[in-house]
Amino acid sequence: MAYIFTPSRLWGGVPIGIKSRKLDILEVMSGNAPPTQDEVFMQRALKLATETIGLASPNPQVGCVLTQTPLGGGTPKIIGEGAHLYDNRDHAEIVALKQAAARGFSTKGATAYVTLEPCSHHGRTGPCADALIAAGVTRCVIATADPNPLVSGQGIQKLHAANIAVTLGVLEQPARNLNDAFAHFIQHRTPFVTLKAALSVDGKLAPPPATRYPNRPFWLTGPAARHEVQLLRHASDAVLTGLGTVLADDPQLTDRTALPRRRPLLRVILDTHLRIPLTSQLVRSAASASGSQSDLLILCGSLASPAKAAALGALGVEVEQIPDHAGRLSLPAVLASLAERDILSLLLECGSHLNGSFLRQNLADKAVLLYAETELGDQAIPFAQGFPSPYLLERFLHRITRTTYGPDASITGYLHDPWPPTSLQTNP
Ligand code: AOF
Ligand code: ZN
Repeated sequence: MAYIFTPSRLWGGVPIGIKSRKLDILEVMSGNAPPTQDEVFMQRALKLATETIGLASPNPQVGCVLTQTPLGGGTPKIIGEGAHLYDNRDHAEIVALKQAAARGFSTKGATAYVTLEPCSHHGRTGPCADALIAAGVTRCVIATADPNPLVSGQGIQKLHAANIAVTLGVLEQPARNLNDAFAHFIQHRTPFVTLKAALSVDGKLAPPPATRYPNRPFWLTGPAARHEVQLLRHASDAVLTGLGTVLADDPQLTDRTALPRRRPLLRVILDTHLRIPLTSQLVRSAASASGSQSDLLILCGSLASPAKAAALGALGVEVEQIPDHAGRLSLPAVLASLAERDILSLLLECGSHLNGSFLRQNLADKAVLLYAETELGDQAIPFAQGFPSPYLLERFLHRITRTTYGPDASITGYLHDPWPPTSLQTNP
């Protein structure tokens, strides 16, 4: 079950217009039991966090709701709420506390609902745990502990030490799903990699090259599934493909959702010999990229022509040399280079060759397989070199979810769960 909402909110003076986005929160609450009061307020905090997709990275997406029980008793009311936007610095708790103060509410005795453990460290801001304590909050409900080794459990300890009642683990899984990339990056310092593939029902990527029109994508899936891919791009810091796909499809690889994002989607091309045409849509659109940093990064090998690199540079493309071996770029080096750029989430939209390389090297963390009803036959291009069929890959996926998009079906699952297996204890 999916929950669709169409909010348009203001945080700290920044207008955020969101068209529509799916949220799997009600899935967790489905069944016969009605949601508890804690789940209802946490759901609200998660909704606020979800609205910051594209606006929080390289920080996590976090929402906070403050409630106060009326003096005479009765149902608690929301007195302040907010979410973290990287550019505004304030963490979600601070946004919510400031809103409560601006609305004239006392926060003494309030309950805070936070989708991520309040921080305990001094980063770009002071510790949120201290701010909640100073505000007189007496209860804190947390969806999940912070996987940041600088925080992880210490924010909760601070709250306990100040006699704040802590409840941990309310709607934990949806809260975790929202911050997979952050959880992965903060622990391993490499991007969380999602392999996306649109496939025929017999598991092929595209018809045999000889039967295709050149320089044009071959669409297998319908508009609803393609919109889902746009949302995947919107939620990613970078998208990556290889030169083969550039030559075959002449793709744009842009985020066309029109949803707000704080930094452009970085389009990354692996092109060992810098053979990308200067006339490709990718290169032509890089020239119009705003700001000093290009949104098109081409990673090449040691034998690439310096003259071609200079020509690309003049057109606004960033070119970087990456260690290579036998004509293949080192994928760990590719990921390290992206990590240097604070890329937390990477979406692979690759051909057979790169899909196979990422999978064989165990570098993909999640797979999104979108199947169309079309059959392409034995001669068509396989899903991933070295994998006879994507159905074999599905055997290795955990926490599989299945959805349909019009006539198309999607299977999503994890190869590696970026989160630690358990949450911390609720009470000391
Ligand atoms: C919270 N509430 O809303 C967020 C938190 O560099 P800074 O100071 O912005 O700190 C970033 C870290 O703070 C980030 O790595 C994560 O551990 C935590 N994020 N914590 O209490 C929030 N966004
Ligand atoms: Zn904080």
